Amino acid sequence: MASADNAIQGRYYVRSTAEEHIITEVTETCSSGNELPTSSPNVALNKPVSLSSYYATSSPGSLMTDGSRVPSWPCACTTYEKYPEAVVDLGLPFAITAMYIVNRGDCCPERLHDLVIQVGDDMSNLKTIFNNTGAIGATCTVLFDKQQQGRYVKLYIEGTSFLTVCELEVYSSG
Ligand SMILES: [Ca+2]
Repeated sequence: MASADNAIQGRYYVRSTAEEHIITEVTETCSSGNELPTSSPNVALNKPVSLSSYYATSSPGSLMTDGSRVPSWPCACTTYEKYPEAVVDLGLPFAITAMYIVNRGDCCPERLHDLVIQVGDDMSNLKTIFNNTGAIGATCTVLFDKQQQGRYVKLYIEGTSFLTVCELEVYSSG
């Protein structure tokens, strides 16, 4: 009996620890080999994107949500600056389940590194849901264990760089 009780206690302990982790700090990283949802829509498609600075008129934020995954210039691009950022306004709050990021592949993919993603309904109170230390690679699939609610999706580099993103897709369960 004693050992059975211990086994139950052990399971509960692990489960509650995992739940606490999900609630208090959900910071996913790029996950390879995982499939994007096929039944849910890309709610970022054609939504407005503001950049903290603009490298050129030929590389506006809109190239990040134009539906093209082509990984070559021109893509949405900021100037070289500290904490460059891009903010997508989804128009209304969505329950976000996954994201897909396409990096530039024709040049300098290493620039997209130490990427942080935050979401929320209030730009002054966003929550960090993704934090990938180091380079993100050619593409990055992010699957959230717990749905993340938000109208605004903000990407920024934790450092000084260009922020170049060829496409950002945001999937919602509704
Ligand atoms: Ca694009």
